Amino acid sequence: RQADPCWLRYAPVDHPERLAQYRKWCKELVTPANPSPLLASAIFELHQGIESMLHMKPQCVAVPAEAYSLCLGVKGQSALIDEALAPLADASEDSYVIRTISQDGRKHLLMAGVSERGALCSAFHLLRLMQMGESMEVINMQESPDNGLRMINQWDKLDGSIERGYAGGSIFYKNNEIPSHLTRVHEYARLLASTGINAIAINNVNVHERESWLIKLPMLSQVARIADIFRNYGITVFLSVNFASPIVVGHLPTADPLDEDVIAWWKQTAAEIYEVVPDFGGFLVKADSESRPGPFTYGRNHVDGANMLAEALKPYGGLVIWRCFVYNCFQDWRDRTTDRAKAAYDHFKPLDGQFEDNVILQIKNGPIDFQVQEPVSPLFGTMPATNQMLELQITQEYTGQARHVCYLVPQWKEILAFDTYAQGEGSEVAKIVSGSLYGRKLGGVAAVSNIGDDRNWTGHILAQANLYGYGRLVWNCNLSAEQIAREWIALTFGSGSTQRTEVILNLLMTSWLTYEQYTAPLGVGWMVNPHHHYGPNVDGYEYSRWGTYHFADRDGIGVDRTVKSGTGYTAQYREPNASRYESLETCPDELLLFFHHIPYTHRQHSGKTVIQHIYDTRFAGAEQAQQFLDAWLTLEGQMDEEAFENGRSRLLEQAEHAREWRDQINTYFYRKSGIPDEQGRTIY
Ligand code: BDP
Repeated sequence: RQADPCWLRYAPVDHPERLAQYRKWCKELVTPANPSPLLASAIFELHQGIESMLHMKPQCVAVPAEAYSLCLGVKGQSALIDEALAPLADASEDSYVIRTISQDGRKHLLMAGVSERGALCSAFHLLRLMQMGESMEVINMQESPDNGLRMINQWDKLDGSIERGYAGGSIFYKNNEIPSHLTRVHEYARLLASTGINAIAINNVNVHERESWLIKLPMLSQVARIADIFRNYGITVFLSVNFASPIVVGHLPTADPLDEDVIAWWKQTAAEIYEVVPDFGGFLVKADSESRPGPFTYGRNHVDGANMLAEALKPYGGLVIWRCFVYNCFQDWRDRTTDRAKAAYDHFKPLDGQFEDNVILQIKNGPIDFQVQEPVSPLFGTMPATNQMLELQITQEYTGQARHVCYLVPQWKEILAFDTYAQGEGSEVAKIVSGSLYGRKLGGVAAVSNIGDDRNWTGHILAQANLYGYGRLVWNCNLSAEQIAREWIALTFGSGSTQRTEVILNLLMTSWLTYEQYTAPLGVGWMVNPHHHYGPNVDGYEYSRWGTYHFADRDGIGVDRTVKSGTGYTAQYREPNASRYESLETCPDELLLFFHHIPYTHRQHSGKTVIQHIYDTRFAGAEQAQQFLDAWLTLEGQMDEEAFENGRSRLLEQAEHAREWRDQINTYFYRKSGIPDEQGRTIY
């Protein structure tokens, strides 16, 4: 069975006027005579989309003959195109224009990219406008991406499994090989390119022995097959590498980044890679983190490690993306002086200015690990002389694992809009990672993918909105979460029924808050089952080594991260953020327990005590989850049966599971505190 086309389903246009208008414009497609493979993809997409939506085939021509025509091109191709692109002279290569123009008595709808990738993006954009039912009569738009790197990280393993994957097995690997048929990879490239993604790391950041061989022949020639597919869609392939590769693969006695043989080995390896994949993107590295090898073993630091790899890749234009997810995973709840939240900043801030130009530090959005609520990592904006990029998680490791609906775009919007005050007011994370705040050329956003070989890609049909939304948002950080959700709904289910749109929109837009309400409260996080991280377990991590504690006792709960009496983490922020988090008076409610250890009877800004807030929100969240299911059931017959049934069964599970969360959390805190619910509801 064919994979779900997701937002590229191109449903037939049924509005008679629009259909007539679109058909008028789409009779003819003017393209260069011998298109490159990348432009050929754009032409293919236009053909396929138009045929499916309008039941007609546009004629491909080099010179227009009709009164109306579509025209696809790239800078330097004709005077007409160059003139249209003139306003984008200083813009990114991926920029494009879509414009209707008149020339010699004919009308053209021009899709023109500064680069071929820009042209491909413009083609997908036009198709999107048509799917949304927009008029084609007068268009005048120009688009430039907000971020240079718009990247996806696959956590796929060679055995075909996916770390933190909740939608089936890998589409890249099976039985320790790259399969001979890569149809799904091709379909995936189309989906990603249509949202503006331009880079992908195709293997898990935890690189074990088998995966270490991806950088060498013969595995490398298989990687090249994947790179060929993505290249045709403007997406550059990266590999995650094992820092100990010189030992594991190269049989050297050491992986010391300052060792001559190690340096030579990586240079030789880079040369071999570029021989086979000439536009290879570079290496993604998880080093000295969660027991992965790194420069620390040899008494070296991250600069030594990253720069050595950067030197090897530099002659070919390759990048080193070095992750900052570095912390001591052998901490102890009895030792309250260390704080995992402080680790990334403590490790990396002192190294500012020492990394090579082709190194980018990839920083997780929060200081700990993709919880439903976390403050933004204080490392953003504190290293003005270093390239930084943001790492998000599309896969819902801690937010319901594709069994609960949790539309994450609102969370990502908050992260990007967070003001670090690095250069005074207006120094948002979005400007730091795009590079614009410090005038840095390299930067962007990466996110851990949520796809697998399930027919619908993401397990939960509504989780497709997160993959789509991620691409759209990192292209244009100003799009609102609602705009993106509306687009996704229209492209996926059609724009016909307002009732359907409103039901799904409401569900998506309230889902993050709802998930937060019935799970761990007020930014404390981590009340999940260890290892797989699904389902409630209040003390699951409380007495283990991972540094993820809530410190709940009979009197109160929360982690004191203040300077005054706690770990001192708040000092890693600039003012006014530092003081805002330090003081109980100004700390935002949703992060209260992340920053403060407080009695259950403490009153929040809302006027409620912490304990009452815990009870009320658990009840409200579980109630809301039930309403999600009830609302979905009204959509029966308004979408294909498979999609409906997928949503129905998952929302049913969510509603049941939300009650379990509610009961476990409420019971736990009732027993700890001995304080009854003001409203007298049943708590066991
Ligand atoms: C955590 C995951 C773990 C990853 C790690 C990472 O639980 O599977 O390997 O992050 O980002 O969220 O390296």
